[in-house]
Amino acid sequence: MNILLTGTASDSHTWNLVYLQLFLEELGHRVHNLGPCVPEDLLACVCADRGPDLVVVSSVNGHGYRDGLGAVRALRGSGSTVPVVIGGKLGVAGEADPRQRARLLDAGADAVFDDGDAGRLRAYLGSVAAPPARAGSMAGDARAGAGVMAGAGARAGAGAGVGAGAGVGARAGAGAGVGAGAGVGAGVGGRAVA
Ligand code: B12
Repeated sequence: MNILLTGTASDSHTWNLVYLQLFLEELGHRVHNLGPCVPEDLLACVCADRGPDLVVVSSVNGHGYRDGLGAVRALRGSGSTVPVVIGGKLGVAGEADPRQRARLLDAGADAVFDDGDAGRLRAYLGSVAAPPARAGSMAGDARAGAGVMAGAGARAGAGAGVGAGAGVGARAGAGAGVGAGAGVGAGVGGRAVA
């Protein structure tokens, strides 16, 4: 599947996104990671542009229920019917809030996961019917390393991936990667593809 991964508008944490990107990629999915602090309208805009098979929203700063609701409403308000799931440390109570969870589902979220629910996310992915990932299939995939949206890692078709401020090493399919320098803001690691 082509998965659009995003942090929420107020959430500047990045390692949750790095973790999820690696987790999803290791399951065989193609991930476009928008990074942290993604405004709702930008998310809706990128979603319309790229046409992912699934949107995964991650938040750990405690504002996830509120921000996630805004993100889901923005997506559904834009007419998007793409499956959307959200998870992480969504509130500040340290445990899931069934009422807030219900609000997210009512707004159009397809699943709400708790902290530590990676296993449930994996099971969910197996239940989503979607075409297998195709090379370069997300419209506008930034294979020339340009046109990268807020905080996202860049991809380069020629083997030189650029990572970003979180200090994540780049992975290069062709054996050469560059770990720092050209990333935008607090984006997460990029990778190079041969
Ligand atoms: C590092 C850190 C920071 C760094 C972030 C740096 C960076 N570049 O990411 C800095 C210092 C910037 C920071 C700031 C803040 N932080 Co902070 N931070 C942490 C810390 C110590 C580690 C987070 C981390 O990197 N974890 C590693 C990653 C891999 O794991 P993870 O984030 O836990 O994500 C896992 C799960 O949540 C889950 N998951 C996440 N998303 C999703 C999505 C789905 C679909 C699924 C299935 C699972 C899932 O999977 C991940 C892997 O297991 C945590 C405490 C902790 N020990 O967790 C606090 C913590 C997240 N921060 C917290 C807070 C409150 C803040 C601030 C509000 C503090 C402040 N008053 O300024 C700000 C918020 C800034 C903002 N605008 O968002 C709280 C959140 C409280 C809550 N949710 O109940 C925490 C939990 C600390 C605490 N115990 O109070 N923080």
